[in-house]
Amino acid sequence: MSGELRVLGACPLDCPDTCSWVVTVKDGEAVKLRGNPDQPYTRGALCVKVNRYLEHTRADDRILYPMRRTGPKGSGRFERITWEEALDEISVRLRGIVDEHGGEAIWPYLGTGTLGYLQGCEAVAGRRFWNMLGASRHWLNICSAAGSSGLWRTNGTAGGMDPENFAQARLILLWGTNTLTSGHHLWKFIQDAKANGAHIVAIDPIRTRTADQADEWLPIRPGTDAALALGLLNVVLAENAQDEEFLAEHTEGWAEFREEILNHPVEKVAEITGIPAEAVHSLGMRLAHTRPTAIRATHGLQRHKGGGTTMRTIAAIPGVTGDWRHPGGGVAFSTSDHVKLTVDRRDDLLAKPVRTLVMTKLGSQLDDVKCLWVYAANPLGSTPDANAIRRQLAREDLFTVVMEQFPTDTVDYADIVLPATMQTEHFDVHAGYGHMYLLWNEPATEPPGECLSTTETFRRLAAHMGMTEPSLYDSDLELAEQLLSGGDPSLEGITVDRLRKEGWVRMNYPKPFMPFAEGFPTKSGRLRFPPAGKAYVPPHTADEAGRSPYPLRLVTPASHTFLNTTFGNNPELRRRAKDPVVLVNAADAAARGLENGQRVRVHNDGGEFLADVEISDRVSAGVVASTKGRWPKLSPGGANPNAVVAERDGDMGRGPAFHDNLVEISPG
Ligand SMILES: Nc1nc2c(c(=O)[nH]1)N[C@H]1C(S)=C(S)[C@@H](COP(=O)(O)OP(=O)(O)OC[C@H]3O[C@@H](n4cnc5c(=O)[nH]c(N)nc54)[C@H](O)[C@@H]3O)O[C@H]1N2
Ligand SMILES: Nc1nc2c(c(=O)[nH]1)N[C@H]1C(S)=C(S)[C@@H](COP(=O)(O)OP(=O)(O)OC[C@H]3O[C@@H](n4cnc5c(=O)[nH]c(N)nc54)[C@H](O)[C@@H]3O)O[C@H]1N2
Ligand code: SF4
Ligand SMILES: [Mo]
Repeated sequence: MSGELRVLGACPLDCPDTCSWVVTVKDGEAVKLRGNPDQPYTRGALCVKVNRYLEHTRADDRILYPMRRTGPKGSGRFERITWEEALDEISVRLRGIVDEHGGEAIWPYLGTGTLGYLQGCEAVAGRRFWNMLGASRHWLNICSAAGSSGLWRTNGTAGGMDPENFAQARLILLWGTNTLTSGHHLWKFIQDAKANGAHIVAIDPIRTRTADQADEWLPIRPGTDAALALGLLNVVLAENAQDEEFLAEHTEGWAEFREEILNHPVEKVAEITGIPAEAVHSLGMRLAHTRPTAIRATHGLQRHKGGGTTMRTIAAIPGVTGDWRHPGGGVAFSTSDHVKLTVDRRDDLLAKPVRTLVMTKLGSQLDDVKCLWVYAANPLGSTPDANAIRRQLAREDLFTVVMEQFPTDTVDYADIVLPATMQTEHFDVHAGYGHMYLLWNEPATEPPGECLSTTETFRRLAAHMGMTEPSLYDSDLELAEQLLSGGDPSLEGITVDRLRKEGWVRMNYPKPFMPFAEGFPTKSGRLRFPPAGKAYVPPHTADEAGRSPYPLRLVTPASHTFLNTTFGNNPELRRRAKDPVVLVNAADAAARGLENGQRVRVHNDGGEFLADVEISDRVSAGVVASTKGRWPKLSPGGANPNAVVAERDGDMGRGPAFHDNLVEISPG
């Protein structure tokens, strides 16, 4: 025996693929991490980011001890304190705030740093504790709220295709999604489809690395996708290729929606979307005559003013073509709604109803908040209107606690910092939002320094504050048992023991999984087409955005090397990311006298960030692009694109409009 141990775990990051991983442990130390070769979705591969996860757990800048601020807010100067001192100070401050201002003056700001059902946002870690204090609710709307709402309206659920079914598709639309960057494991299934002759189309304002690999790229004007959907369906109707039987049996509102489609002829749609009419027509012809068609529509296209409507209308496409009856047909946004774990947040512990604060509104909703408790989030890097947030976090009367692994920009404003464990150091339960499996994460090593998991931190804090409610002290394994206890058929036979032993288990859904074979989970059991006048909402105009002089549309999607701001401090990934660039079309560059490689200011009324111009035909005139994920303090000028992203709600779910910004570019 080599004395080596193989420990099964799961990638915790906010990525649809939720990989199964294997940690090799030797003498108590994690020495190797690789994708689980036995897991059908992971297929042995992690990604360029998470291949560095072990190195990241041992990084020099890892936070290992509780700390108290010694310098001014924002300075990042701290002294080490004991857990006892930290819990004392926190207890006194929290009690004082509740007594003087009421529990709602506390904002538990939980982000997507881990999607774990124990340690992270899926089951809202800490919620039972916050309910005891009557803290404000936190609405995690930052990522998928708009798209989910849109899908709910059409299908009665945000859950759609099993991405594995893409292998059977004959036409694949990669719509507002950058597969090779933001969840590359789907690519293998797309390749399988391609080997069987499928045609792959990327619909994206940027010619991404995914678009490079597709058979065709349609450069769409940002925020106009619903119009394209209507134009494609216009061709389907012209071809008389609608599935009349499916329409009659499984949909409602068809007469009205049909009118809407007929009002969107190809020429009009070409004008709205900026896509040549021939390209709209030819894709419409393919859609009309190719069954099954699989549509991968993810987050990019719903980060717009009309983002919810966009998803609602795209979801109508398989209602017309009848693709839901074919394995390999339909729309895949997320599989989350297929996950039926039981989450017992104990909201009955609340003494009275409380208000809800909105994650993306941190800059404007913090005025009467006295304690901001940030965990698994980095708002100064990831949330809109970064300058407004920075002004708020500097307030002396705001008590800020940050539970973190690394000294982010947000940590720099904390009064107390609590050291958090990483995935190889704690228990967790996961479900992918891009596949149909549940995963177990077994800790592989002891935590370094004095790091504690989220669950353990709240248990200790509750004890320190003298709380007697027993459910606050449920152990991680008890919480895991509760998750699996609901009796849903999809979980039959899946126990904690089995998950621990096998590491991953497919939920009990048939394969191929046909989610709407028996109808839709709407009230009527039918797919609901968008009502008249509600199928397309155009992007923000300059005036609405309050930023009228700004002519360029900035989109800020996922970076290949960072995962949101996670890894933004990893030296090797930063080296690979190089300096920030902004993609600018030659026409826009010429109009401003900008040269390739020139450092520029990308700015509007909200602020500015600095980047180097990359003159490129990857974007059309009028569109500019940069990526999310850099730490502001490690970026030139101390800002990332969220300095110019305005805090504006989209049309549904209060989804933010990260890709719907108007800016100007000027020499730096
Ligand atoms: N490497 C890496 N992977 C990630 C992440 C990361 O930061 N880095 N983030 C993770 C998270 S939290 C999420 S939510 C997902 C996000 O990943 P995706 O779902 O892929 O979403 P985005 O990266 O926001 O945008 C995807 C594409 O949509 C395009 N797009 C923007 N606006 C429009 C539009 O109006 N119409 C169309 N058709 N396309 C548009 C963008 O140009 C971009 O290429 O990825 C996850 N995976
Ligand atoms: N411009 C622009 N901005 C965007 C987007 C965009 O497309 N464009 N996308 C948005 C999207 S989709 C998302 S999901 C948000 C993400 O925004 P956030 O939810 O704020 O996620 P991160 O910025 O990755 O910050 C997560 C932090 O959690 C920490 N962390 C990780 N695991 C743990 C843990 O177990 N315990 C604790 N205590 N901390 C942990 C990490 O170290 C990291 O600093 O960003 C949004 N921001
Ligand atoms: S970030 Fe995504 S692709 Fe990378 S290891 Fe995690 S789940 Fe897999
Ligand atoms: Mo996200």
